[in-house]
Amino acid sequence: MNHIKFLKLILKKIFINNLDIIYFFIIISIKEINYNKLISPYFLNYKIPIISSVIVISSISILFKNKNRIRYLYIMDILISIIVFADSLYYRYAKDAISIGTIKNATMLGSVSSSVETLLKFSDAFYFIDIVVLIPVLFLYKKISRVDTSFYIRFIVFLTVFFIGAAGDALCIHNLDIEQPGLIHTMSNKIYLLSKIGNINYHMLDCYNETSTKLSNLKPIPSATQNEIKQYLNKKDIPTGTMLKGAGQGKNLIVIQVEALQQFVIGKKINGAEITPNLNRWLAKSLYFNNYYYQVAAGNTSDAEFLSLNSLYPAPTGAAYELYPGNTFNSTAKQFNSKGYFTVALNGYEDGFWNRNVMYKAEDFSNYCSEKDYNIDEQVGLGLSDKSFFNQTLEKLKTYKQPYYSFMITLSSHIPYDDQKGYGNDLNLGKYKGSLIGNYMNGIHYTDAQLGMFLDKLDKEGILKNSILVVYGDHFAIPKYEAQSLYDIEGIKNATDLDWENLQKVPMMIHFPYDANKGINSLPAGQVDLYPTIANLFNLNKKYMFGKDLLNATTNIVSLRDSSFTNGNVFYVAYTDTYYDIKSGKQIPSTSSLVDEKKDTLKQLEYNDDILNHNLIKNFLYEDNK
Ligand code: GP9
Ligand code: MN
Repeated sequence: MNHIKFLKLILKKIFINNLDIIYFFIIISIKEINYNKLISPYFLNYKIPIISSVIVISSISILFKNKNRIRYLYIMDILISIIVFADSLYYRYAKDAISIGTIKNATMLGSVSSSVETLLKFSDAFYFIDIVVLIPVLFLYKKISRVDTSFYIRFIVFLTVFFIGAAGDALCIHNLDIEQPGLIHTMSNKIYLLSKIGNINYHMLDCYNETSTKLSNLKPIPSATQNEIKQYLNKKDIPTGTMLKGAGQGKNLIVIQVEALQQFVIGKKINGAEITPNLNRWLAKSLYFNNYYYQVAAGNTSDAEFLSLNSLYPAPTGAAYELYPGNTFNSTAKQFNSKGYFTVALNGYEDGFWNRNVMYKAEDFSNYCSEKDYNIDEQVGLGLSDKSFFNQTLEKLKTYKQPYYSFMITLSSHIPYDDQKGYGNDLNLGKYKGSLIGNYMNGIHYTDAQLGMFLDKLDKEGILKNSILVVYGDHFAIPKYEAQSLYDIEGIKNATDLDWENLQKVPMMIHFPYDANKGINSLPAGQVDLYPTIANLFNLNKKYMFGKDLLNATTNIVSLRDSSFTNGNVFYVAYTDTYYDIKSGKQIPSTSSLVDEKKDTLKQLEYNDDILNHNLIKNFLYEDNK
C-alpha cells in the first residue's frame, strides 16, 4: 500500500514538475492540427508528423533548468503561434504556404497587405488566447517549488524524447519521399508537402533547403548533368512544322500583358452587357488561344513576364525576378536586338517594382519606360490609369524607329478592383455589386474599354498593317478564397479541384495584319509557350526553351509550377495527387503514360531549377559561340 502511495506521489511530482511541457505540447498540437484542418480536409489523418514535430520542439526544453525552460516554451509558443497565424492568413489569400522565398518578396505582395483585413477571422484570436492567459498562470507556476534534476539526467531524458519525435518525423518524411520523389527538395507543391509533414517540419525543411541550396549552388554542377539538360532542350528545338514560319519577319511586335485578365469574363454578359466587348471583338479578328493557362508561382506578374519572355518556368519559391537578375538569358529582347530591332518594356508603375529595373537589363531590353517616364496625370487602381498609359504609350510608339519590339504591362485592373467606378461606362452589377467578383467585372470592363481604344487607334494609324500584336492575361483575378463567387457565376455546383483548375486560364491572342489567320486554337497551352511561338513567327532561334511553338504543335502538355499538369484530356492535380478526366470531370486512376507525363513535368522543373541556380544558359550560349 505504501508503495502505491509512494508511486502516486512520484507520478504527481513528475506531472507537476513537467506541467509546463505537457501544457505546451497539448496547446501547440491543437493549434497545429487546427491549421492543418484548414488547409487540407483530405489529409487530416496525418497527425503523426504534427505530434512528432511538437515532441521534438518540446524535447529541447528538457535541456534547460526549470526557470529557463518556461522561458523557452513561452517564446516558442509565441513564435509558433505567429507562424501558424500568418500561414492561415496566407492560405486564405493564396491557397499556399509561406516560405522563405515568399517572405523575401513580402514587399512585392502589395495585394496581400491590402487584403489582410478581409482575410482576418474572429477565430484567429484562438491562436493567441493562451499566450495572454498564460501570463498570470506562469507567475503562479513559478512559485511552486520544483527541484532541478542534474544535467546528466536531463540530457538522457532529452535524448529519449527527442529520438521518439525525430523517429516519427523521419518516418513520415521518408514515406512522402517514396510517394512523391523530389518533392521534399524542390518544394514545388508547398501546400501538399505541408499538409503531409505538418507546419513545423515544413518550415524547418524550408530553412534547411534554403541553406543547402545556397551552399550547393556554390559548388559547380557536374558537366554530365549540364549536357543532359542541354540535350533535353535541344530535342525540343527540333522544328515540328513550318506553319506561319517567318510571318512576322521585319514587322513590329507589340505585346500587351494585361493585369489580372482571367478567361472567364471573355464572352460573358452581366445584366445584358458584355464585360469585355472590345476584347471579344478583337479576339474574333485574331488567332485566339482559348485553352491557355497561366503558369505563375509566387512571383505573380513578374513570373508571367519571366515565362513569356524567356520560356523558362518561374522559381519554386519566391520570384525569379528577385532571385536571378544576375543570370544570362536567351530572352526575346536579346534576339530582337540582334535582328536590329528597337526593344522596349513599358509599365506605368515604380521603376524597381518586381526588380524590373534590374531584370529588364538581364533580359536585354534596350529601353525601359516606367512611372518616371510617364506623366502621372490620372490614377486608377494601382497607379497610372490604363487610359493615360495607353495614350502616352501610343505617342511613344510613334517616335520609335521601326521595326520595334514593345512589351507593355497594364496596371489598373489590379486587385482589389474597387477604383474604376466613374472612370468608364460602369456595368450594372446587380447582385454582384460590392463584391470582389463584381468589382473585378467592372474593373476589367474599364481596362477592356481602354485596351479597345488603344487597339482601334493602332489600327487607324496604320500601325497594325506592319505589326504582329499579342495580348494575354498575366494571372488569376479571383483568389482562391473567393472561389465560391466564381463557381456561382459559372453555375458550378459541388465544385471539385478540377473545376478550379479549369478556370485558371487566361486569354491569349495573336493578331496578324489585315486580320489574317483569325480563328480559335484550343491546343492546351501555357505562358511558357509564347516565346517559341513568337520565335517561329519572327525566325528567331528556339534554343533553350521549355515551351512549344503553338503554331506547329499537335499535342502539348502544360506543366504548372506545383507539378500539376494537363495534356488537354486529363488534368493532374498535384496538391491532392489526383488525376481527373477533363470531359467527364471524374477522378481516374493513373496509367503508365500519365506517370511518364508526370515524370516529364518533374524533370522539366528540376532542369529549370538547375538552369536558374547555376546560370546554365550562360554556359550553353558560350559553348555555342565557341
Ligand atoms: C505592377 C504590377 C503588379 O507593375 O505588375 O504586380 P502584381 O501585384 O499583380 O504581381
Ligand atoms: Mn499582376
